[in-house]
Amino acid sequence: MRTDPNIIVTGTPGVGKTTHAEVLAERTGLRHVSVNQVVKDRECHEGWDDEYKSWVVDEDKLLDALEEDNVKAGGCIIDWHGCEIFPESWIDLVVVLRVDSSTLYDRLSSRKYPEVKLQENIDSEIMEVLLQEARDSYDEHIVVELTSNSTDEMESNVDRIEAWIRQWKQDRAADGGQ
Ligand code: DAT
Repeated sequence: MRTDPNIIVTGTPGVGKTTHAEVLAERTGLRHVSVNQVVKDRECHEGWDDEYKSWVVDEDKLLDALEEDNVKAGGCIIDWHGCEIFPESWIDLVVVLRVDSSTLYDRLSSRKYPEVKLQENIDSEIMEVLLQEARDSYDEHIVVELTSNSTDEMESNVDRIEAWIRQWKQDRAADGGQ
């Protein structure tokens, strides 16, 4: 039984997952699990895709690495542009961050994304691909969509998630850890 929740922060690259996860980890003491970092450090990939300038993720290896890190025991803020690979039983809340496409365009251009990757990510944001993936993979009650266009929105998102964590822990304590 978890005494701290596991939260996925997901969304298209550039929406603000890492920024949110870092601030949340600092404020709550939960562990920021950057899946991109795990893929790189633990070599959970099948090589480098030069067109997309990214690793081709080996999902089985990735799950093994997360299992070894005991992520399912709780207390993790999992930061990744995908959520369907995690077992439902590991996850207590799925936060899907959203941005306007013009904001996303500016953020991804400043990262010097290859044109093909930039356009695919903008399309994916407009088509709500990650939101749909979250809704298809988890109970609707644990999926929350939040906008991340400005620092004010980020502040209010972090406050809201922090309050959710407090409530989750109170409920668990009241249930006697059930
Ligand atoms: P992700 O981890 O989803 O790829 P990020 O956290 O690295 O995104 O953020 C991408 C850039 O956008 C980075 O320069 C910080 C900025 N940013 C993220 N969220 C923001 C927000 N809510 N308001 C203003 N800038 C934000």
